[in-house]
Amino acid sequence: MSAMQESARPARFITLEGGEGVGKSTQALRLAERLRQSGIDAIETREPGGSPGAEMLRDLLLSGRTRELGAKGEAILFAAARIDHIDQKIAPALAAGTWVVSDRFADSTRAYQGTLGGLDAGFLRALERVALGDLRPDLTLILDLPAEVGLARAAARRGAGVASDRFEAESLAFHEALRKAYRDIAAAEPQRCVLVDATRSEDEVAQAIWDAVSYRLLGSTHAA
Ligand code: T5A
Repeated sequence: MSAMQESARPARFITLEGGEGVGKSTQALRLAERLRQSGIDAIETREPGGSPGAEMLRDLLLSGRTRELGAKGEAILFAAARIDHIDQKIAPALAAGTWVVSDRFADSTRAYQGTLGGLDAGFLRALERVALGDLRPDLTLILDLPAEVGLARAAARRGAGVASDRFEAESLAFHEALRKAYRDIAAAEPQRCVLVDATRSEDEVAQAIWDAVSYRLLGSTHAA
């Protein structure tokens, strides 16, 4: 398919989700690059963050200083960051025909503050309505990995002597519950979500992601 034909295709919004160290950042960069190599305008971004206002809130949220607000207050802060990210970056890019690949999005609030923070579903739905408006990911790739493997990868990347952030520092039981929360999201919304086995090599995971994107969003024309 030519680049000109690609430009007629509506821009798509893809999110990568999963627990700590499962490979989301690595694969978000690789997917955006592969889309560009296929002639599709694409950017990668991340949450919390992705715009100047949201990056300011990221520093605050990951420092642990907002912990005393509780899950509800933190969910509202993550949503505030998401509103800025959507308004400043995601929505303008999609409107200009550029695909957006985001390392984390609203499912992170569902899993971390919702399931693990004990927030009720009605509150989360209301918050999503306010933060997202009509925007929903066209495809969500949930990277699935045993919690201890993801934490070991995250620790190895951080290097010796560097402190883990406040979520990474939670117990193994927390991270196992997180994995289950993501698997439940994938099972509940199979039309939007694809569960990806992230125990494989970076190249194999990248290929599995590309196959899913090709099948779900591009027809089979780009599968290779
Ligand atoms: N949060 C976020 C909420 O609580 N609510 C919300 O609404 C949102 C949006 C964000 C934190 O905020 C929380 C969740 C998080 O705790 P972060 O710094 O963005 O924190 O951290 P994470 O999103 O958890 O990302 P990480 O950087 O920890 O992990 P990634 O991005 O999943 O993994 P990545 O790609 O950095 O890879 C980790 C290491 O593994 C290697 C990489 O080279 C790297 O060294 N690796 C592999 N090794 C072997 N095989 C593979 N297949 C590999 N893939 C990558």
